[in-house]
Amino acid sequence: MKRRSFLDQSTLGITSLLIAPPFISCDSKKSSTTVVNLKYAPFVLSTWNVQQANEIAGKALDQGVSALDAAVQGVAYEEANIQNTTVGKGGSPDRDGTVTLDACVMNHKGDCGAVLAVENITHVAALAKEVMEKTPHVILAGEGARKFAIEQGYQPENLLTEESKKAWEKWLEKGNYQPEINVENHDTIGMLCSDAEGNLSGVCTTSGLAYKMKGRVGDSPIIGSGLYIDNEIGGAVATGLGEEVIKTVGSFLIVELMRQGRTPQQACEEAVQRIIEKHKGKPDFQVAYVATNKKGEVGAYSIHGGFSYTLYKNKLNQNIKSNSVY
Ligand code: SD4
Repeated sequence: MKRRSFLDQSTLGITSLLIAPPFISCDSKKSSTTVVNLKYAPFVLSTWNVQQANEIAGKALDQGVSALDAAVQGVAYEEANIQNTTVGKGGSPDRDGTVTLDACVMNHKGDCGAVLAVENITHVAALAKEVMEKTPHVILAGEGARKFAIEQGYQPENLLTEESKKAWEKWLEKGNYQPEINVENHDTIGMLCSDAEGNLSGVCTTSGLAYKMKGRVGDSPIIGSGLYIDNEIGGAVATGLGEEVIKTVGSFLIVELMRQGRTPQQACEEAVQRIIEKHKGKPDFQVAYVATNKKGEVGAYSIHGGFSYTLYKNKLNQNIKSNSVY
């Protein structure tokens, strides 16, 4: 392949650098060198300040791990982190005091898997990947997902920590049975990874809204709402009040807007604007998106301030404040 034609075929722009090994022309028949695979600079884009998770995923990508495996490895750190009350073990329970987790994954081929309202299993992103790879289905919910996890060798665990239990008991004293919806309470991890082959995949994992009704599922494990990937175009993930994301199929909308020519930033802003338009006045809930396209450009936008995203690129891992409507 000639260098010019490679550059023409490459959908990556200047923000995504070619990394070693360098290009070697396959036209030079006399040369003893062999043609090497061209590689791309990997990157990781996540919702919120999840620098350790991002770093784990980024370093895995730098070592040649595929985008989806890197994302699952990255979010596993926060799923196991009991200080994080919005993802995995230690997540806030539902209003009955049970922790139920949601997650989905989507890869560069457009394959996807999801688990909904799973009890007693910490690593639900990995489980969603197993649903994708080992079953003829896309979604497993509740007890079926838990049973499948145990069949796959996952150890059931108590996900309710003493701290989360105490916070739930305090919430119970209020006696009004409203889920907690506020701008600080949305820490779902959506993670988009682009690997050394230039392939894009993503993961979304959460314990959902604190003190939700039993059985309530938000946007996070719903393909198209909490996460969407089209390897020709880009990917998007959501965090915030899932009901509002679902009503506008937010992540799919962003990818489709990018398909029509919007930058990731423009697409995120338009998706947030769609939600704002449906509400008279200033919404009292938060929704935030991050997105990337195949050029490696990044966008982020939220209804309220306080949202940030984490970007690992060229071995630099940064938490960056997002712009917002209010
Ligand atoms: C949900 N989108 O279940 C999630 C909430 C969230 O941190 O982002 N929580 O609606």
